[in-house]
Formats: sequence, C-alpha cells, structure tokens
Amino acid sequence: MSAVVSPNLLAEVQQFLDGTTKCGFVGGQDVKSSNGETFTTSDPGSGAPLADVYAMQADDVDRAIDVARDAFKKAAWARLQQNERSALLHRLADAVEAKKNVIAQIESLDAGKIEAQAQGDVQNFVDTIRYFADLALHTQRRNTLAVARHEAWTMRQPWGVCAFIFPWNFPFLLIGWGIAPALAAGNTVVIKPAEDTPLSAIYLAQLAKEAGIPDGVINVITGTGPVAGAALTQSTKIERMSFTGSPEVGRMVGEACGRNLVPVKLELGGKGAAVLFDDVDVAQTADKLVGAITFHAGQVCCDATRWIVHRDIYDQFVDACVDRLQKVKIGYQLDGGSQMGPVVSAKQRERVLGYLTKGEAEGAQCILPGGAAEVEGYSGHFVKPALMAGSLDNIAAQEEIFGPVAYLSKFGSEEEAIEMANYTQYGLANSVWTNDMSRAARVAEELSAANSWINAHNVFAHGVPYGGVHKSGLGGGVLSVETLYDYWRNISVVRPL
Ligand code: TXE
Repeated sequence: MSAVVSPNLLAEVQQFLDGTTKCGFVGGQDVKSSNGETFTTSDPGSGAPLADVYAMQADDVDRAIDVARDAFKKAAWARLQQNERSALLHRLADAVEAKKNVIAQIESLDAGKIEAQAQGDVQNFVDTIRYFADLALHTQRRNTLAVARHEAWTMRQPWGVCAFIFPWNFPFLLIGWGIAPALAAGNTVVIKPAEDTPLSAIYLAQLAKEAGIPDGVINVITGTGPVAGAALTQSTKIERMSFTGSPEVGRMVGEACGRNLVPVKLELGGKGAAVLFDDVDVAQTADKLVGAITFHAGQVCCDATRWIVHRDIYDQFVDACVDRLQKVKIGYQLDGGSQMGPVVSAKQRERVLGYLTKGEAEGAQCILPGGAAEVEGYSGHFVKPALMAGSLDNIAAQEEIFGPVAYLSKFGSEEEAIEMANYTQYGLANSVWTNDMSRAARVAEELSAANSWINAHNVFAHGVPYGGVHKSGLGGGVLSVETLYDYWRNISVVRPL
C-alpha cells in the first residue's frame, strides 16, 4: 500500500511495501490478528503511509507463545549441538548481510533513520549474531565441582521461551542485541516490535526461515503496546522477558513479570552527561558532541544530553556548538547529503517541542531555540537542534527528551563537575573530556552510571557490557559474556561417590 515516492527506493523494497497487509510471523508462517484489526505504519520523513500491519490480540499472543514453547520442547533447537546451532546463526547472519541494503532501506523508511546509519545498524546486527554464535561455541556449559566424597556438576541449560519488546529508535539493531544471546543459548523467542517501526522485524522473520532457522524459533507478533505488549508481559508461559523503552512502561513490565516471577531485563532511558574540562580541544569536542546529539535526531538513550562545561571554556564551547548545530543539514532520510532526518512520529515531535516550552517556562535560557523544521518537498516530523542552559533542576535537564536538544551548565572544580553529572535519576552513560588521563579515569569511575567514555561518546564493542542502572534499567545489560549467561539457567547435580 506504500505511498512513498523516492527515486532512491530499491525495487525489492518497493515490492516488499507493495504487498498486502503485513502479518506477524509465528511458527514459520504469516499470521493475521484474530479479529482482523490492523494499524498503519508510516514514513516519518514524508508522512506517507508505508504499510498496514495486523494488530495481534491477546489470544494471538498466547498462541505465539505456545508455538514458541512447542518449538523449544519438540523441535531440535535446544538440543542441537552447539556447533550446529552456531552454524545456523551464522547462516542467518549471512542472509541478513546479503540483504543489508534492503533491510537498511526498510528501516530507514520506517524509523526515519538516515540510510547510511541504518546500514550501520544492520551490520551491527550481523556482528552481534556472529559474536554470540561464536561465544556460545567457546563457553563451557558444564563445570565439575569438588565436593568431598561426592561428584557434583553444574550444567547450563536454555530457559525456554524468551520474550522481547523493542522500541522504535533502533528497531533492527536492538533485535540483534536482544535475541542473539537468547538464540545462541538455545532458547526460542517471541518478539514484539514497536508499532511505529514493525517492518524490519517482519522482514527478518521471513529471512530467518529462508536461512534455515527452524519454524517457531523466531516469532514476531506485531501490535500495540497496551494489547500485544501487555499480553506478552502478563503471560505465565514465558521464561524470561526483555524490554527496551520508556521507564514508565518499563515499570509496568517489571510489575507484571514480578507477579509471575519471570526474570526481567529492562533497558530504559537516559540523561547522560558529557563533562568537559578546560584542557580539551574545544573545536574537536564540539564536533563530536554535536555529531552525537544530532545522530538519529537525538533519539538515542545513551546520548550525552547534559553538557557540563568548565567555566573557562564555556563561552568558546557554546559558540562552537551554535555554529555547528546551525549548519546541520536536516533532510529526508533517503536523500544523500541529509545529516539529520525526522523524529519518529508527530507524537515524538510534540514531546520534543513540549520540553523546549516547559524548560523555558521554568527559566532555562534557549541559546538555540530549536522548534519544528521545514524540509522542502517533505511534510515529515522534522525538528531543529536546540541548545538550552540553566539550572540542573529544570525539567529539560532532568527528563529524557529524546530529540536533538542539549542542556548546558557550567562548573568550576572537579568535585562540582562530578556532583552535577550525578544529579539525575538515570544511570546509563556519561563521558569525560580532558587530556589529563589520570583525571579522566578518576572522574569516569566516579560517575554514577553503568558506562563511561573518555574523549568519546556512544562507542560500543561486542564483549564490553552495556546497560543502565537506577531509572535507566536493571537486569545486567547486553552485549557481553554475562548476557549469554543470562539466557542459560544453572542446574547443579550432586551424587555420593
Ligand atoms: O515508548 P514505550 P514510547 C523513551 C523516550 C521516548 C519515550 C516514549 O524518552 O520519548 O520513551 O516513547 C511497548 N505493555 N524511550 O512511548 O511506550 C511499545 O509497543 C507492554 C527510550 O514510544 O515505552 C513498544 O514496543 N509493552 C527508549 C515499546 O513498549 C508496551 C526507546 C516501547 O514503547 C506497553 C524508546 C505496555 N503497556 C522510548 N506500552 C530507549 N531506552 O532507548 C507500550 N509498550
């Protein structure tokens, strides 16, 4: 049903979009919703509808979980030799890599992401699948313990059905971060993509079948949060839950899982700080931080959204940032040359603009006022970058805005900088900027979050754990060997000799 018209559209993407109403994918088959309800996903850059998608109901979700349970129990997935399972995951990675441009364009259209950035996301998905496939292959699943006059051993076994609820900012990449360890460990998965961005998940499920992943191992249920998402979180038949999204919904997910004693991983928002000391190269630091805050229009949970700057370089830094932010080329996500695309939806744009108004009403100075942006030929949800300054008690300094908005404050001493950076309920990621490496290490370790970068922001590597604490989440994070262990349960057996 797509109404998108772009000279850059790939024929295969057009074909995918031209099909009939998009289905969920359960047990290796397309599935419609039991009551026929659908929703429409649209292109944030043009406002054009992309596809109608079936909105799964509670009974659909229940069936999908049953299918995933059957696949876990009956099908060979959990009982495959690890080398066979890892080989199949590599085939999935190969299949995704072969369709990288197609998936990236679907993602770009659905999420409003600059196409080159979406290609990076798809590559990251591929790398994540390969990382966990290899890690599982080389990780001992049985340890023998020394117990006096007894033989004892501990085995790691997959849990069963693992449920995943994903947001709209990195729809495809986050699926990879989520399901790769679960699948490598031998679990089956039920995925609920965000209603704003369901298309790359649907495409993936079909591709996984073609790559030889057994039916029922990867299932996708499309639908709304309050119906399909809630049904998934309330199920007593899932063994683990992983949620990425807002703290508000995260609390509800945690409560529902707590009632059923289902282990839960929550990856929530952030309000990261970048602390800039007076010895930094101001121009270079401004380049990097402006690049980070405008990347995917600031819809990145680990962004540095509070820039805490030494008073001696404050004015110089502000000038450098204003200059760069004004030059950012806002444009349609598939047009080469665009540096910043739209935000995901009209609702998200309202949210971003609302924080600018509320922040100003509470006394923040709007150094760059931001606001809605016009892009010729497109009626999408574009916003201009904004720069605010003032008290860290301001709503714009305390709440996650999820747009291209940075909030500036000044500090004098190192202690003051640490205190200011830690003045938040969130605890996801911060960065320290200085050429003094002892100070950098000292401050990085004092910042109250799970991740600190030095002279960089938003750098990820497979094997380096990533995840939030406090209001940013719980459950151990992603991307590391510990994540793989999360998807195995331990069984200890002891017998007398
Ligand atoms: O997120 P929601 P929204 C933050 C960001 C953003 C704000 C609101 O600040 O502006 O949240 O975004 C599903 N039971 N982040 O409203 O609602 C929903 O369908 C079960 C940060 O879009 O949390 C989607 O799949 N599931 C974040 C997913 O939850 C429910 C990324 C996320 O949607 C549900 C996204 C329910 N009752 C937003 N209600 C990050 N950490 O990166 C909704 N969902």
